Amino acid sequence: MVNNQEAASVLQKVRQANPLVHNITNVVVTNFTANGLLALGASPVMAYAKEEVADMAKIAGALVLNIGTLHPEEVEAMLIAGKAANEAGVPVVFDPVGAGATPYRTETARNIAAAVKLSVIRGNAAEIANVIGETWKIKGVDAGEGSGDVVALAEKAAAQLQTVVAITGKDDVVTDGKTTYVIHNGHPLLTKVTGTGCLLTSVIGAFAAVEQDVLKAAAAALISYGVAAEIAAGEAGEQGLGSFQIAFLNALSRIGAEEIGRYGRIEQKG
Ligand code: ATP
Ligand code: TZP
Ligand code: MG
Ligand code: MG
Repeated sequence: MVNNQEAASVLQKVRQANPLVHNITNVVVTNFTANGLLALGASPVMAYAKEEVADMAKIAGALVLNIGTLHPEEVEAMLIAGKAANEAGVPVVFDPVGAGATPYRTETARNIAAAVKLSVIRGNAAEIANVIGETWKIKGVDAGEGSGDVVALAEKAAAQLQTVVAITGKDDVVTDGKTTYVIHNGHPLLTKVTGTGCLLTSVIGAFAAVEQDVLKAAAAALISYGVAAEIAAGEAGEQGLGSFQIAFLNALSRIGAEEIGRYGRIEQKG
């Protein structure tokens, strides 16, 4: 059972190790992702050229693949980087942004999940459903309508993709297909700042870089991230979205065992 104390100790390991996180991500969120990882205590690098991605992935603590603004050359680079990371034993974390919105996105997400051994896949319910061939409505890169049993969906995806699956939303579900946690942290203001899902995927990468138990790493990342958002909303939520975004980066840089112990809400299912 992952608890708040264990989550805080993984966060502490991130700060001590300052892991290099290699991101191949989208143009919308690049700067926010780099700053968020720095705030947390990780070391971000963005590298995209197919000539260098294998070398960068091999020396990283984790590789994060994100198809938010995908194009064929970048997808080629993701596959090269993913295979190099697999060979070097570097964990790969995947964000299938917008899977289900267009056939190209869906097909690419499925191809990456098939060709690369993933440690974690993180998305909203619609994205994860579409990667595994379930129907779930999606509007652009947002979750869209649709209701269903998110725990069952996550467990099915974990079994099918043979990886840890994190489905985020109001509550976050994370599972390796055998053990499942629901995390009741976060704040609705996160949905009003673009890139908070993408940054979260990269934060999971930072946690997976320092903790071999991938399920524990992902759960710890989700708790830490959600608690930081709650603190930021309390401090700056009323001032507006710009202030919230800055307060969130501040909170990521400050949170520790005390805040996680007080506000973390993780529940084991089943
Ligand atoms: P979407 O495109 O559907 O917004 P996303 O990729 O941006 O997906 P989210 O599911 O929004 O990712 O998750 C990002 C963070 O926001 C997570 O920490 C999640 O817990 C949090 N979050 C999302 N919706 C809510 C909500 N309604 N209340 C509280 N926290 C939320
Ligand atoms: N369009 C393509 S990628 C992207 C947008 C708006 C960012 C999505 O970020 P997130 O983290 O899923 O909100
Ligand atoms: Mg969101
Ligand atoms: Mg997203």
